[in-house]
Amino acid sequence: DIHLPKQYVLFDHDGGVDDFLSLLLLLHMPHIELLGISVTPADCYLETALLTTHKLLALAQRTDIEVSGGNYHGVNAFPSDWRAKPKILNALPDMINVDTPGAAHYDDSVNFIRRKLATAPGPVTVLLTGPCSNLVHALEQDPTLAAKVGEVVWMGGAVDVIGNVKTYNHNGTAEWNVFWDPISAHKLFRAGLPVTIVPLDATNHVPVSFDFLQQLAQQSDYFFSNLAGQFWATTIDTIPAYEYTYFMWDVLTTSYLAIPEAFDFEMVELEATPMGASAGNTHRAPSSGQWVKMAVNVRKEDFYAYLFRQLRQP
Ligand code: AGV
Ligand code: CA
Repeated sequence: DIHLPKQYVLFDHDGGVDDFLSLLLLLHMPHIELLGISVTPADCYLETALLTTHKLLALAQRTDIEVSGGNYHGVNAFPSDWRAKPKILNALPDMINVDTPGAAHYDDSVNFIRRKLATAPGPVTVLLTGPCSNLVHALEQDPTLAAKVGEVVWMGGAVDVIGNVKTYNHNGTAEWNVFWDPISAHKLFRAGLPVTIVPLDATNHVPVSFDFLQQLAQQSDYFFSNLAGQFWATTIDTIPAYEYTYFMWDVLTTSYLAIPEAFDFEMVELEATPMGASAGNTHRAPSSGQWVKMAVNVRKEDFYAYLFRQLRQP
């Protein structure tokens, strides 16, 4: 990834544990210039997620990167216990005393994204590891900004596999990031932007396993390996485990920016169901013209090797 061309990135995450692991990776990618971070209050509570974001920027000595918080709340809220869970990150021994003096955030992610796209010195990769609402709303307000988007990279969808939403009045075909705001997802695929998705079809191959964590712990002398190991350990207690395994959803998606050659892709015409019992279902829509680049597989050995390498950086 040393030889990759410089890439401007705008990162919108939604405060889950793997969203923050994604931020750790991103901050250590030499070819990435991170233009800003926006937080969607989806799989998190906003204040907690903003604090974790600022703490990680302080630890990586990157407090120059601007942060913003989103005000839009999707139509299908995440379960409260999932949203509350990542607060534990701020209590970890390596996090609890990290000061964030002067940390501030812009109180509107839509304006923030508009400003960041408008002032970007070149094409921007917009990395989304939560719902796509902020980006879609920004482009709706100012459609000319679409010209500044080089690629949208989104952890979202479940195309040829079942979804991970299990709730009332729903048939289980949707992935959560799409389900939270299915209307915006519907619009995103219609917008004619170059969109790459990393759906459950790809992420199902990479659960967070004990094997992986044991191997990572062997390089705990590296600060960020140790920190990442602690973050991942907080995801292991999901009960019942047979129903909710934690996957490397966002981590895999973020790694695409550095090791695209480790993935297999398929070009598909896709639509997201905007409402109803299958709201958020990302399904094939032949002849819609809504082409999306979809990750279908990853070479696991290359992916894990990349993670170990990346987390050995100072
Ligand atoms: O559907 C995957 C998305 C990813 O962006 N999120 C978690 C990742 O950050 C929602 C989600 C699905 N299952 C979950 C989730 C679980 N068991 N706990 C927390 N979040
Ligand atoms: Ca997420």
